[in-house]
Amino acid sequence: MYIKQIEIRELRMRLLQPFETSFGVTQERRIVLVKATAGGSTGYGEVTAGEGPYYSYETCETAWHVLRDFIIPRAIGKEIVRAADFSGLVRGIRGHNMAKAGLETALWDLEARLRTVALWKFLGGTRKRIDCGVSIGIQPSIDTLLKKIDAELQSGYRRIKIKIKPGLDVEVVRQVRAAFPKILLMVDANSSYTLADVRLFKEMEMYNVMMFEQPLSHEDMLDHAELQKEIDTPICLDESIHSAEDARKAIRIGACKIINIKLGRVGGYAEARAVHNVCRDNGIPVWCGGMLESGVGRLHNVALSSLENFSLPGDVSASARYWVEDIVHPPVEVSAEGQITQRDLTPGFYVKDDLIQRLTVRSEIFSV
Ligand code: OSB
Ligand code: MG
Repeated sequence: MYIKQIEIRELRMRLLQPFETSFGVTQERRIVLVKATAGGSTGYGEVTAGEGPYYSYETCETAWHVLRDFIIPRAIGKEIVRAADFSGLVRGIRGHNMAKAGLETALWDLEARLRTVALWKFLGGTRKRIDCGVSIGIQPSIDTLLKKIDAELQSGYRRIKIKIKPGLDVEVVRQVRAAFPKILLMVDANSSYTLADVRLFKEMEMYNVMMFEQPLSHEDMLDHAELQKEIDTPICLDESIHSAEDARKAIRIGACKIINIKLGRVGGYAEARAVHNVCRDNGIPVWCGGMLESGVGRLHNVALSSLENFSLPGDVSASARYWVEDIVHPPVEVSAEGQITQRDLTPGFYVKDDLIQRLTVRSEIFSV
């Protein structure tokens, strides 16, 4: 693929509802899209960085800078035989995985289109339908939370994830379990606890929690291994895993029994597959995490979830849970059974150019 043109574009999109985690509240999303052109075809990727450096150090602004000044100059005008070779081009640029993934995923989309094969098949996926869960942000009251959960279950979702933070944990989990005795329930702490809180996790595990997602520091693995020794409930790492090497080490020391894979966090498909394979080879199930993506990032998550070891429902849910109107057509939809069906190759583009144009606040084009 001779990379002729790359465009980056920032969109403002307002979430239907504010999303609260232990980091804070998000409603106005800044979405950075990457469009890559070669051989008369185009591929799209999304940078999944947040507005502020809370989930990770990356932000939309750092990603724009690193893409414009370091990543794109290494790709533009180059002959990239396979999207899988992209990591070689950016070797030496430390970190900034979300910025890298924005372009890397666009190249995979582009290569699949040039080969006229659906992306999920090109990736080697086998799951034509994927099981979906939802991630529900911290709510103003337990009553609101229970109503939200009820609505999501009515829509068909197969697993409920709630966010916890110090002060809003054991009692919330107790009440959710009392109201919904049988559901698959997991909690995500987004790194907000320490080993001093072991007792809290022991209390929460009495309510049959599927897994505790990232209970401790985003930079830690050792303390997670200590915590995992104290509890039977699997720990699932999110923030701590940036590569297949991280996954190997976490598994080796017993820091987790499940891993959440996010394309942005690990730098794209090549590394996501490598993490998936390390986990598969060690009997560790994985699931696909979400970052409040627009349809572009959402469709990438759907495709990634087709790989065999994505055996747990992910945070991949319908466009309509987030947006009045999504930028892809058709929007991502979830069946009454709580599943999303992979889409086969769409002729031409699948993005709504007019809507994207209207939502754009800035764009930059790089060509040879
Ligand atoms: O920790 O999984 C997380 C959103 C933003 C940042 C981090 C996380 C999340 C979510 C939302 O949980 C998942 C989604 O519905 O996109
Ligand atoms: Mg998480």
